[in-house]
Amino acid sequence: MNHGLDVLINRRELLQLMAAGATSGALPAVALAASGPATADAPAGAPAGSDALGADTPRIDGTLKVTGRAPYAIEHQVENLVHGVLVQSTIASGRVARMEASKARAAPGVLAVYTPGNAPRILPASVYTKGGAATEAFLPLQDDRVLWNGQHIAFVVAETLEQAMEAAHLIEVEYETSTAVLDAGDAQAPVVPVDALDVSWGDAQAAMQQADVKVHGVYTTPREYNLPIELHACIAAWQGDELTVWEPSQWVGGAGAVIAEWMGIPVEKVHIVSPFIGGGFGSKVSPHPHVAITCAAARALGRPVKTSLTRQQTFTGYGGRPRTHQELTLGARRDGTLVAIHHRSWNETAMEDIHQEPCNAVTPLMYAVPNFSSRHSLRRAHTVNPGWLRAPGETPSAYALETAMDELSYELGIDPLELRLKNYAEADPEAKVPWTTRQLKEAYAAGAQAFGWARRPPQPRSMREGRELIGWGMATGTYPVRRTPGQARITLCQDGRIEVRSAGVDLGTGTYTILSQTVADALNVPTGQIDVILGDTSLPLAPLAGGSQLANVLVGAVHKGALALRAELLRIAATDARSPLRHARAAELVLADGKVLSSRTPEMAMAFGALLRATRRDKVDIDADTFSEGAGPEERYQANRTFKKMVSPTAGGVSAHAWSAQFVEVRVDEDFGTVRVRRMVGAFDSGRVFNPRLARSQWMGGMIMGLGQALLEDGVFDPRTGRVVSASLADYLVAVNADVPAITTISVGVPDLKATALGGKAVGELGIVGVAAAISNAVYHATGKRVRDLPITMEKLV
Ligand code: MCN
Ligand code: MOS
Repeated sequence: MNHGLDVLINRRELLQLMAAGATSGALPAVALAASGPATADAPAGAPAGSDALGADTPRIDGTLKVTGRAPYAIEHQVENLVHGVLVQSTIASGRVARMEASKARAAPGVLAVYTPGNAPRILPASVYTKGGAATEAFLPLQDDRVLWNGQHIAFVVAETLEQAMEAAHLIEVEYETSTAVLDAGDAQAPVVPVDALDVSWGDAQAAMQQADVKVHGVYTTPREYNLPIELHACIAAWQGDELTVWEPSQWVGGAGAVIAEWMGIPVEKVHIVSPFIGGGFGSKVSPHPHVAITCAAARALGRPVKTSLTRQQTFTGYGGRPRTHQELTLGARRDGTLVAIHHRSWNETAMEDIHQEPCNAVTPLMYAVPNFSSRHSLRRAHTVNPGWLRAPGETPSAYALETAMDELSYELGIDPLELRLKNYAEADPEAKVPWTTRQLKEAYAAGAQAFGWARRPPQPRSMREGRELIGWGMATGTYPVRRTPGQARITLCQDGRIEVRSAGVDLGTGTYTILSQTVADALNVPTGQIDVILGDTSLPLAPLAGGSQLANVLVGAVHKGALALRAELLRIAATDARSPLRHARAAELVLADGKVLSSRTPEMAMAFGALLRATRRDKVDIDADTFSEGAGPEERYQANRTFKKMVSPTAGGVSAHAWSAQFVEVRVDEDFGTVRVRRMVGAFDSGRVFNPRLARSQWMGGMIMGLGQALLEDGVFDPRTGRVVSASLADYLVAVNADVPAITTISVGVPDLKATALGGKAVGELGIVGVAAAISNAVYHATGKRVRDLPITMEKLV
């Protein structure tokens, strides 16, 4: 056995070495200077070879995932289960005039056909902007109105999935159509100003008049979709007046609150189970309308109901990132100093629901500029309400700003990186407070060096290889450090195992792994001795795995708990009358390799479990949290169920953000206009990194999503009907392995103890921000063509 494992590891190492060699061999001649670490640097402090916090270790849930023992929500086995299938509208605006469901009701195995005429009642839930936890106010089948093409209008429940699908096809619908606003850019689209998002200082208009040089651009991004591998699908089961929902969720507490409101029952009666999730990227922050009708039908029928949206239905069953439109003007002096930024933007939202994609999330933050004005508004269209998608706001914002900065660099004849350094913000320009840490200069330097930026010829179209034009581009990214308090419980059991419990989830990010590393670190035990239990409302409360906050919140709570457990173990060893170590002096006792021992008599080392048995204890439980001293039940409830307790990045007179610099090489086929990204280098300041392998995987994942956003992703709708045309993975293109080049990630962060308990900053959302601009800038450098409408497809280049 052992022998086999050795061989495996050696083979893998060998393959990695070969892969590394092959990559550098394939690097283009123009890029010889490109080098740098292939993986993120391990931060100082991680003991070599250990699996403690900071160590580069694989995911502890990895084996479960690859052996099929990490089931999705709807793979859960439930007795007596029936199946729900949704029917969606085929018009964008109007009402359901008549629905002929008698054939469907008579079809074999059918238990119920719910229409706007007979659907069980669903009560409104408070949406998050007002402090609740839902992302949309729409309630399915509660009236006959149709507000977008692809809206849920009927729900069929049958004994088998096939019977439900068959019956769903037998439903005939007649509509009364009314005029739809399909294009949010149209003059008749209702406009919703969002005054709270206005940012201004100085006098941007006046200063712009005086500027030596101005660049002005209109930048647009299309609808983009989250497309997690695991579809949005749930099982709802009632036991009397209590409800259990197996629902893939980024936030079980929030999901429980929404579902309780929908069903009109106390929140304590709802149990959400979500231990493993097949990705969400923002779309699983809140349960969507199909969950409401599933829970309501399960109650009406007295049977557990399972519902899965089809892939096609996910395009209109909930929303992705909305279309955005930005007009941005930069004014500068000849020497490159910015004098004014003027920014107007809007995003598409639904007719009766609000989603904000604040396109000015990054604009006021990045550069030292004395005059600034930005205003963001929403424009309504007949569409499903858009939603969150990785770095909502920051992604389009950085795309426009960082493209405009590139345009300015050419206008001035200054290197794009130099221009950014020239306008470097030493403090938060909007809040006018110091950064907690800003290792952005370090990111520029490390990224530029690894990429070989110094060797970039300034002129567009100055590098080519055969038919391919080569371009180099760069851009900056940032993501705020958000914080909502959370809790964890640590239990030492008699058999020596340590259990960590929290309601927080692991989206595929690595929460399980970093929490076990946190305990391993504080207690000096191998991670193999630790079990982490996550994603269930019966566990200690936690905020959403969203806004890139969960890792820092939970690591903080678990670390506190582990230190308390350590103190408790030492106390028991030194003071319990039955402890074999009671004669040792407390100061001499240490924890090593899962044992308590006295440095003077190491031969008397006692395993943690043995100490509990000797002192007749079943277990030791420790509760810990990141709440401030004396936080009451109301505060804890709000943190668990609403957004009210999320601490702003500028709380406490400092400004906490993560930063990045992205460098990209593209090859553009001059005849066909096809763009291939050939290499990407991302340098990141995420503060202290808890696990370099997982952080690299997160940053890379973000960079790959950014590549898709820049070149492929395009949510197209039919301008005549509002039908989403690209509603499949064949029509809505995302980056796949063949699109993904060599990616280098570099960590330049330092522990930021003003930002979070253990000094980490945001990781999960940071990787995507700035990537689309870097690619777009590289395409300009290659071709001399500026494309300001994503994605950059071939027809825009030829
Ligand atoms: N990490 C670290 N050091 C830190 C902080 C984080 O090593 N200082 C690593 C950890 O492995 C941690 C991960 O990065 O588990 C993400 O941490 P964090 O940035 O706190 O993000 P959250 O845990 O809050 O996860 C949510 C975040 C968001 S908001 C989106 S959107 C997104 C993302 O994570 N969706 C994802 N990454 C995703 N990754 C996967 N596989 N699937 C998704 O749906
Ligand atoms: Mo991330 S879009 O905040 O879930």
